[in-house]
Amino acid sequence: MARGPAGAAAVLGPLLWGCALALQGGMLYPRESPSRERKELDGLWSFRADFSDNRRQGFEQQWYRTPLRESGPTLDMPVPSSFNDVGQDGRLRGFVGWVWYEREVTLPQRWTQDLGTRVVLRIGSAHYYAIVWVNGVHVAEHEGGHLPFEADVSKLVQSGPLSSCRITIAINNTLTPHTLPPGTILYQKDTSKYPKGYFVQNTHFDFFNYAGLHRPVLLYTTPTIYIDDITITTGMDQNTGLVNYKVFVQGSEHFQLEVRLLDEEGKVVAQGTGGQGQLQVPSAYLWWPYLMHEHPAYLYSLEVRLTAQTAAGPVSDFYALPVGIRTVAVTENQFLINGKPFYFHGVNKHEDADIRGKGFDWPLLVKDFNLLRWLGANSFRTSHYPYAEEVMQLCDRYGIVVIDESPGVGIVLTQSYSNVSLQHHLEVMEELVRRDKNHPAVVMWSVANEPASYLKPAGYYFKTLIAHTKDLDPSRPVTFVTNSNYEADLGAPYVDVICVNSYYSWYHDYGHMEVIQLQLATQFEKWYRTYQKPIIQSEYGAETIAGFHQDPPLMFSEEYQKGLLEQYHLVLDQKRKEYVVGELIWNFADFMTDQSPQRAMGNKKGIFTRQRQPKGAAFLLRERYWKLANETSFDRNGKMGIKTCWLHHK
Ligand code: BDP
Repeated sequence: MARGPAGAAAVLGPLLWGCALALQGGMLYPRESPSRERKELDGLWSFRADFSDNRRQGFEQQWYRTPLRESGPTLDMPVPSSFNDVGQDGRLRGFVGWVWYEREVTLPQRWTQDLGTRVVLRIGSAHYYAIVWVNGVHVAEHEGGHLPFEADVSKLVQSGPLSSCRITIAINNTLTPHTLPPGTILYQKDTSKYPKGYFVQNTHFDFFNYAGLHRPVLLYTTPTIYIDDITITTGMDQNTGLVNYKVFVQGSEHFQLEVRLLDEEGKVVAQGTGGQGQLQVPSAYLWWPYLMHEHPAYLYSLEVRLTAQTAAGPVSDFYALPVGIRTVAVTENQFLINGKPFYFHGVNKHEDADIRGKGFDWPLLVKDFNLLRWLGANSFRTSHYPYAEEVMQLCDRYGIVVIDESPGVGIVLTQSYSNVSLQHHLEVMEELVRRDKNHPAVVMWSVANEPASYLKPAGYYFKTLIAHTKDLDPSRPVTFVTNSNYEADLGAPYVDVICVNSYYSWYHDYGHMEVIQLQLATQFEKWYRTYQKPIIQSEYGAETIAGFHQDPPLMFSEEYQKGLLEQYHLVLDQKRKEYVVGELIWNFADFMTDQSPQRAMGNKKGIFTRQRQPKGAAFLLRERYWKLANETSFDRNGKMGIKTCWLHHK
């Protein structure tokens, strides 16, 4: 929840300013290659929040026309980072409305003078609605805070003698019933209680609505005829790995494409030509999850080379994509990876940390992956929105399996099931699948978390959304995460896997751990009997303040968290022999939420603190996860059990 004085039009303004563009082109991660350069724009940007009553002063005074410092005072703002927690001004922490970022960039001469070079501005994410200008000219608008967008700025940077350009980005964090996640602005009109124009942002999700430029911003180049997108799907035929590829080219209809697949030693194992085809890899190494196999996460490299003749001479473009060969399938009671039963023993995460909020940070990322591997976690869900691309890349590299979730969290109002909302949700799924489709680590899409799936329109909404997601990507199962009653859930008939969240002896029967086993067993049996689909316990946990101890256990103590988990595990151990295919603890680490009487400086259900230090439950889970891994892992000869020599692999 955030506070501030402003009028209705001001807060809701962004969505009237322009509408989101229909999905066009690819969104390949910008990688350097002999034909592509990158210029990272991380660091300090100029920043100003528009505190004017209607929040529209920036547009009225056209702050994008001249350097930001000329229209008023500016702050130094780090990118990537949320803007909320870096300052000492309390008004900024809970600010709702438009903030303005600006950065002047000097470009290499070749970028501005060689008309055969295409210069692209790429924004990893801007939460929530963003408008972008380069040298005062509007170049892009994007709705949605967790996915990348780009603008071709070649014409602008190549049109004059300037070797620098000024990038201005206005970002609005307002959430409405039609945004994802949705929210509402509540205007308090009783002037005996609230100042004139007073409003708060309400949301129906349990994390702080951090905002700003959360992920890397960069400029990169390609030739003007370029590889725009690549789609890979993989399969197996006996021992032969199959890599189906499609390459999309922009800028010309006349070009040649060569495709080569290299193994980890750099040896070419298959090659092809043309925009689409199938590569066959005899005795292929499969991409296996972490701890499931002695050589997990095997990655080939797909090298795509484009050549074309133009009036100005030959053009070539080169892009290398990591590729893991693996299959995913779901039966009535199993989740199969490469034909073998896979059991998710992992976590739910958040992008969240002190000071930077949801800002991308390499040290934090590496620490989190080290903790995941220490824990013996083989998977996580990107609760409750898509994570940074760099996170997904590390999952591919380490073999951490991902349930990739859209920002469809807190869909509880009837208005959020309208056609406008559905349309936006469909577009978000298109953007998510476009960005993450080639990651072997991604084994399932989750279209939402805990929607009010018992409301009447939910049936049509989820039927449409799930069918569309399957059209976009027939190679992966689709789910959404429910906390509804099994009988009332109108979306469940359409999912491939039932993901269910429950908080026995926490939000119900508080303090009574003795009821967990019975209630959990009943939950599983009812869901399974009704749908005959594999089930994942996609959340369970207990609020725990690190350092609080009480024995016999009381709520909020480390002993209670451990005791509660142990009760769940007893039932999971029975049901995983039948149809339960995974358990994901809520949550990996403590995280920030809105202020409320239920939250003591955020949600404390982490097994690690927000600073990534273990609570007692982390050791308990570690023992369990390594034991589970030991039961499901095998070596090249099919021998079961983890051997210590594997653990030094990466
Ligand atoms: C679940 C939500 C999650 C919350 C969690 C909790 O999916 O976002 O943080 O409850 O209350 O229902 O801790």
